Amino acid sequence: MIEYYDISGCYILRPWAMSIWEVMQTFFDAEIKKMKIKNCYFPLFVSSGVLQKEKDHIEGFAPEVAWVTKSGESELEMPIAIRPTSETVMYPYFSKWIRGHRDLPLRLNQWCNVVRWEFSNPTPFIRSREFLWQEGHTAFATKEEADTEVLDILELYRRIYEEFLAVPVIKGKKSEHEKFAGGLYTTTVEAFVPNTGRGVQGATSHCLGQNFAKMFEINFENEKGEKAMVWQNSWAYTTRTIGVMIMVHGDDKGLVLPPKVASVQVIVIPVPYKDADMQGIFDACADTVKSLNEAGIRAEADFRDNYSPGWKYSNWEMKGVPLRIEIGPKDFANKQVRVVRRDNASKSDIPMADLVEKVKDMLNNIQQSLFDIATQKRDACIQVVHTWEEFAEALGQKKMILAPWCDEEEVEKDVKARTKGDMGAAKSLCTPFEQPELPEGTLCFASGKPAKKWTYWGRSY
Ligand code: 87F
Repeated sequence: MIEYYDISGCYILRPWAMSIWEVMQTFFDAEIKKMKIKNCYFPLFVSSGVLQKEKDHIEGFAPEVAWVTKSGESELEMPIAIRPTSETVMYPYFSKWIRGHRDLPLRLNQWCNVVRWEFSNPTPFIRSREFLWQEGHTAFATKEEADTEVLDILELYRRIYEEFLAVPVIKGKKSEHEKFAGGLYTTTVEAFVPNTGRGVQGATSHCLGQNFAKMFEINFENEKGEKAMVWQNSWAYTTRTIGVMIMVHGDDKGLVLPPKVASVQVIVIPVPYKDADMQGIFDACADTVKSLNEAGIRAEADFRDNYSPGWKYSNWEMKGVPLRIEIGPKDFANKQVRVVRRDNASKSDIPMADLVEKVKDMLNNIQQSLFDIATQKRDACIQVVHTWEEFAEALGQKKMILAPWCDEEEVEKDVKARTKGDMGAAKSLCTPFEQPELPEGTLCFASGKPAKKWTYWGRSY
């Protein structure tokens, strides 16, 4: 998937990883185009004046901004920042391009890289100093339109995780403390990694309200001829999605790829034996690949003659290919193939005549089963608590905790302070849109004040 690089926090995405990104990109790009969102590309560099225009927004993030200060041996007159995100890059042009209500909505997206000079421990895909993402930036005449889009995009993020990566996520709203400070509210899809007991923010869709419109003077003349300010959103998902998928499905043998994102869905391996009709077996392998490819299944044969079948089996298992087909003399004689699933190691023999249909069924079945098992494991980690004692115990057991909360920022800060340690502090993950019933008189697990909502808590990436 990746190769390490000589700059800390930077990784090479090899084709095996990039192809997964491309599958998600193809899906998402087509979906946003249906929503009349258009792609564009803004420069990588930001002048310091523009970057610092929205002070509140940049304040907490400033240490992470990387700067170019030299060209060759000469100092630049003014240092130039590398985009950590593109609000301040794009919005001056929103201001220029939006004049009247007919210019709205303005809905742009760009696929690009961003740089954030992180100092906490870098982790491939999960926390890298440069990463790939799409960033959507949109402007509307009304808050209602902006609100609708926030949720439409969040639904696409859910589908990327659940339908493509087979990773269950919880849709919800970030607390005031965890939201994007420059915006009005932040919605999120939250995943959970049972092995490490950590939540992970999967992707965010923000309603920015009118904060940026004020700063950047993004005004328009409405139908009544009055001057009005636009309502804005921004939303992104990153290559972190791949890291979440790896952690959720991987096992002791290596990667387990969901069929929908695997660049090779079926690997076909010839199994030679002394005195066997090797040409016949090789031809059967090539025919198998051809039939599968013609049916739209991504299949390849491994004809390398410098590796044994056993070595190839482990190698493709490590790479996570969902299905392995073995063809040996007996299979060849019986006009059948042996199929082995990566997710549960189950083996079956299928007649060549039923190949395409059976393989399609199995790939669908694997996709569903990965999602179902990941959901069961995630659900088994969810613990409902009512008191601080229950909360502390569940946190020690690496749970994803659902607790009634008073929704006060000071209380969240207090929870962070009280749970500080080597493992990192607990924080709120999200307030799920799907709220269990909250009976009158339920108290906050942390403050003992009346609870306002159920919220997920835990350690996180
Ligand atoms: C790091 C350095 C400078 C996050 C940063 O989530 C600025 C920032 O603004 C920064 N790290 N953020 C928040 C990004 C918000 C928003 N941007 C557009 C998104 C979605 C896409």
